[in-house]
This record gives sequence, structure tokens and C-alpha cells, in this order.
Amino acid sequence: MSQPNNRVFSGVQPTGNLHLGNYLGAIRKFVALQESHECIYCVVDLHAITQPFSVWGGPAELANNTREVTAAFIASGIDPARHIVFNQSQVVEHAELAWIFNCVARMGWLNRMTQFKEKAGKDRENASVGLFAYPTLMAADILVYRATHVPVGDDQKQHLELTRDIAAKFNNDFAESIARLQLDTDYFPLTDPVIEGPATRVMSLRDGTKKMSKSDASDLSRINLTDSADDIAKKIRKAKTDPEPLPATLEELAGRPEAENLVGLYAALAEIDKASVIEQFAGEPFSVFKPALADLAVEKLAPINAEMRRLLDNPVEIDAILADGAARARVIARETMQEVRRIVGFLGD
Ligand code: AQP
Repeated sequence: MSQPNNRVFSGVQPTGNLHLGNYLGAIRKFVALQESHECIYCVVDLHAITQPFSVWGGPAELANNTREVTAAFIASGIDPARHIVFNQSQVVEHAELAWIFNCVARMGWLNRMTQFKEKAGKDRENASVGLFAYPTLMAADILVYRATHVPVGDDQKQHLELTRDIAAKFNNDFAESIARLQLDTDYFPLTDPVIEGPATRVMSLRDGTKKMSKSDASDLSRINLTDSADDIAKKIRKAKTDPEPLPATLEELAGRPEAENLVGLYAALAEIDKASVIEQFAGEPFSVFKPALADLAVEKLAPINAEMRRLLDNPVEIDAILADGAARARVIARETMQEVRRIVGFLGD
């Protein structure tokens, strides 16, 4: 199989409470890349189950959460006919390649992953083996399609560096075999992360030093993609801020994490840079800025919210999209795995 040079892969976990950070940090970029790249977007359900039932809702919630992420993809503008949208567990090759990568990656590499430390918390002995091995599955998700670009939020940067390390070590460890089979020397590409724009790390509305997160106990900390216009306005009104008005320069925002976050949100939603937001609102108090931000957020999110609701009322339509996407993803993944099995030296097809 020849190496693609413009293939995008990315995923979102079906762990409920899809929020504005997921949208601005990831999903909106997925939409933009459709014009220039061949895109594969995945609802990563195998990743969701690495955490306790209390985080992903258990079997009763997983199907609904998977449909919710799919609906968010489509409602945001991803075209599942031109590109591929599917859920990870329908393509078993992800898990198969992850096993091989478990044997390529080193314990020391995984021990350094900050997401594991954060998610496992103090009770590390009780974390699942899957949570520890999460980054090797993520590398397999990307590399089973030999994807060249991965749009993600800033929190995934370290995992993408590990993906590059795994690809490089595999290419090196199996170099002789790859050459004997006359495959590309760089069999797995060194994937480029796409982490850019004013919203690569959207922060909690209750604490500007913490990432906006699905698992935050406070619903006021995040704007969910399923929130009504009233909820969005209320959450922005109640967002933590400091008593100062907005400054006249971007530099003066330093050390004001909540103000910086809200300015970043405005910039991302309006698709302008932070400096232009400051120019527009310099000297204004939050009592003026917050309603403007709420109006903008409602304007941008209401059409997505409405289309998500329509889709979620038609689960058969969503399931058909996922089945069709999985069938097309499988064709690519099987081809890679046939080659990988020969590279590693396994007998059989
Ligand atoms: N706050 C954020 N700002 C910008 N991007 C974000 N992403 C997540 N949070 C933010 C990006 O969204 C994509 C999908 O994320 P995920 O489903 O893998 O979940 P996650 O990274 O574990 O983040 P969450 O939503 O905050 O969940 P929990 O509560 O489990 O930590 C990724 O590209 C991610 O970078």
C-alpha cells in the first residue's frame, strides 16, 4: 500500500457531556480539514471503557453517548459521505495493532504520560491496565490508517509525541523486514499534530487554571453542546472572573486566567484573534462583555444543538452512518494489518 500524504485521523471519546472545549479544540478543526484532506473521524469507544463505569456511564449509556458524539460531528458540518465517520470498536484492527505497539513501546515512555497520572489520581494501583496503555491504542488508531495529520486539543500533545516515537521505533526495529518486503522505509509516518488557534485549551468556567472537562463534577464549569440558549447564557453570566475591566492590551491579560479564557472563547467563536477582541472591548466591564459573549455562543451553537437533537431523534440514521463508515475504514485498516503481520513475521493471511 502506498503512503498517503494528506490523511487526517482524529477521535472523540463517548464519555458524555460533550463540551465547547471538545468543539473548539477538536471538532471544528475536523470540519475545516475536510476541504483539503482525506479525513477519518472516530468515536473512540474502546478508549471510553478504560475508565470506571461512573465516568462513561456503563453499558446502558455507551450507545447513547456514541450516537451523541456522532451527531455532534455531523451537526458541526462533517460530511460522512465524503469522509469516514465510525466508532472504533467496529474495526477490530485498532485493538490488534495496539497489541503490537504494546510490544514496541517501553514502560518508561508510558510512565511519563501526564494524562495517566491525572486520570488515575492517587489510587494508581486501582487504575485499569487499559488506562495505562491508552496511548498505544491511540497510536494504533492513527497509524492503522497511516494518517499524516491529527487535529487535537493541547492536552493530547504528549500522546502524539509518543505516537511518533512508536512509529519511529517500529520502522527501525523492523527495518530489515520492511526492506525485504519492499515496503516504504518509513512504513509508519511521523504524524504531525494540528494544534493551533485561540482555543487549543479551553479552561473551566469556574476555575481558569483547570481544563474544561467532561468529567468535572460541576455542570457550571462547561458549556455542553446539548445546552439550551438559556443554560449557555446562565453559565457565562455565572462564569468566574476578576473585578477588573478588560485591559487595553493582550499583555495585560497575563495573570488573569479567567479573563484570558473568556477572551479566547470570544475570539474562537468569532473566528478572530484575541488582540481584535481586546481592541473591541478595551476598558469594558464583564457586565458588558459577558452578555456579548453569551449572544455569540448562542448564535454559533444553536444551529448545532438543533441538528444534534434532530439526529438523536433518528438513531437508525446515526447507526447507518457508523456502519457505513466502519465498512470503509475496515478496508484500509485490514490492508495495513496484512502488511504489518508480514512485517512482524506472523504466519497466515
Ligand atoms: N478543554 C479543552 N480545550 C480544547 N480541546 C479540548 N479537548 C478536550 N478538552 C478540551 C479535545 O477534545 C478532543 C476529544 O477529547 P476526548 O474525548 O479524548 O476527551 P479528553 O481529552 O479526555 O477531554 P475531556 O473532554 O476533558 O474529558 P475528561 O473529562 O475525561 O478529561 C481531543 O482532541 C481533546 O484534545
